[in-house]
Amino acid sequence: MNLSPMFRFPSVVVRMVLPVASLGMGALVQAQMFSGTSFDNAAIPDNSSVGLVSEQTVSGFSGGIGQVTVHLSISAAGSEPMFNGDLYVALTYNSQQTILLNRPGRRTGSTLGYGDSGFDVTLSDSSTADIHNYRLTVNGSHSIPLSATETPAALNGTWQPDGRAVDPEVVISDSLRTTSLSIFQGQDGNGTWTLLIADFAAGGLAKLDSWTLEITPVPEPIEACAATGLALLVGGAVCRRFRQRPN
Ligand SMILES: [Ca+2]
Repeated sequence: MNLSPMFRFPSVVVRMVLPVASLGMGALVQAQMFSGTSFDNAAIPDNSSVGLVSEQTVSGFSGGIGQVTVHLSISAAGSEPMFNGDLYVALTYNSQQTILLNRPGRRTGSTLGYGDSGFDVTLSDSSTADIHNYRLTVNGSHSIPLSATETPAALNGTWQPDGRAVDPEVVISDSLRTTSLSIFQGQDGNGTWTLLIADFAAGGLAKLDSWTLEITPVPEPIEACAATGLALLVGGAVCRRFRQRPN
């Protein structure tokens, strides 16, 4: 069986890379991700900019922040539905703040916003759908509620944070979106994370049920090395198959 020189080189590289790839796999196993949930079940003051404050403390996180995701659950307090367009939610860490909700549905011609009742959503920069205009995504129209019945429904799914860092009394869908969860990238991650939830219009009482903070670390360089090593391993295996073919 003759071996072509162009297929000899990868097998040598594979022998060199294998120990490095093994080290990289160890680093992958050790990567830390923080996930913590605060179960508040606390009423959000109605028609008050003071709002409700909920905190989570992160400790023992290493590697620096790569990505932050927030799961948020808010529902009606009592038997009457809440009013989604009343709500403003901001997440603050290390003196930096991003806006998760800013009175969804509030726009030119409608200062009330959407009248659906509740949120059980995940907020992530990886989503392409702006939560401020969620009815456009779900139903194709600002005026069509989530529920087809007279009982308002809650919003579910994964959404892009609102990002409009403007006064909730004047925000509209056309307001500039200037913040996102990426503002926390590269920071330490440990310490206090603060969620502020405020209700800016009278009626439709709401409560914070829970919120979950997920922090994924920045991939370490050795992980990238492992990925490269694994790719070369696969490449080497392919090359060996070529080498074994009889002429
Ligand atoms: Ca209200």
